[in-house]
Amino acid sequence: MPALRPKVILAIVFLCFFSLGMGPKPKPQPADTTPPQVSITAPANNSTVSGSVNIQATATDNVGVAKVEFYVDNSLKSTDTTSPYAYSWDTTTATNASHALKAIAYDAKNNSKQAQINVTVNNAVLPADPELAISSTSASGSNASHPASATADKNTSTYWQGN
Ligand SMILES: [Ca+2]
Ligand SMILES: [Ca+2]
Repeated sequence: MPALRPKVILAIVFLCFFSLGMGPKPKPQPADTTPPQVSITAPANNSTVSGSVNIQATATDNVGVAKVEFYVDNSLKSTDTTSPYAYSWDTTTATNASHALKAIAYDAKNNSKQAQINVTVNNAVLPADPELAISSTSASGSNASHPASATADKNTSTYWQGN
């Protein structure tokens, strides 16, 4: 019976080597030649936008997405390395016209794919007439000092307190 002991010890040592990764090694992974998939989920294609717009893209890859680049009219605006992929675009910096939004996704092997949409920027153009600005200021000034509006505010306040 004591003769079995070395065999048991050998078996344990063998198992330990396997669990430490000394066993047969897995075959090396083939090179990643598959580009990511990418699409722009917001804003909608051919939509009209204004103010600050959150451009959102989804990207997937057979191995992993390394980054997504955001372009406005072929000019790189932002690079996002983490999901969710997004860029907050201040459309007031763009002309009131049609613009191309592009997202390019890359994997670690620099395979890339792009998605593109078009949007129309339409921001309100502020009046340049100084007379309009002056009359707007005096109108709000007379409203603030108007006794009737002060009474109305007080009544409203009492009404809500009563409830
Ligand atoms: Ca890939
Ligand atoms: Ca992100």
